[in-house]
Amino acid sequence: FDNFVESKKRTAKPPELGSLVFFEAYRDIPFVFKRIYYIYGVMEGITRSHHAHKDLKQLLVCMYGAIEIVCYDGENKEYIVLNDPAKGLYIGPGKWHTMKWLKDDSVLLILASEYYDESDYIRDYDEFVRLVKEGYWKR
Ligand code: T46
Repeated sequence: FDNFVESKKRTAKPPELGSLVFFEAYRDIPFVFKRIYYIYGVMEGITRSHHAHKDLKQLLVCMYGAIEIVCYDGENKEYIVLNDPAKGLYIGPGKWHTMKWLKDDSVLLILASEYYDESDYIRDYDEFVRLVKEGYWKR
């Protein structure tokens, strides 16, 4: 999946000291983030989201556990399991996405290119399909 973003990872010596991971704007991810948020306390089997964004760019990182992301651009549907805190998933504008918790208490961290703006959301699936047909994201 070409929207996987491999972080820079520094594993300590000795390895018991763990790893340090970082993502850098324009080097690893194609935007500068203005907002960070995270989702936690979700039970296994629960699915969130069901929407697309008009302009927002985001990087999703599963800090703990396992979460399945489904991304649909109107033509192709991709299923991605995030279960490694050293890997991010880039989701750009025009992707209908859902997130399913595969494990209780998995934590999803998101870096977003813009401040929260409800008018950037497309929460109605029929509207998303209509915008894809109109070529909204091809302009
Ligand atoms: C996304 C996926 C991955 C705010 O007030 N500020 C914020 O920064 C965010 C992200 C949300 N909210 C409010 C909006 C809702 O009243 O928090 C409530 C829950 O948000 P929502 O139902 O949109 O949560 P998800 O899991 O469906 O979607 C979230 C992000 O909103 C969305 O941009 O791409 O995570």
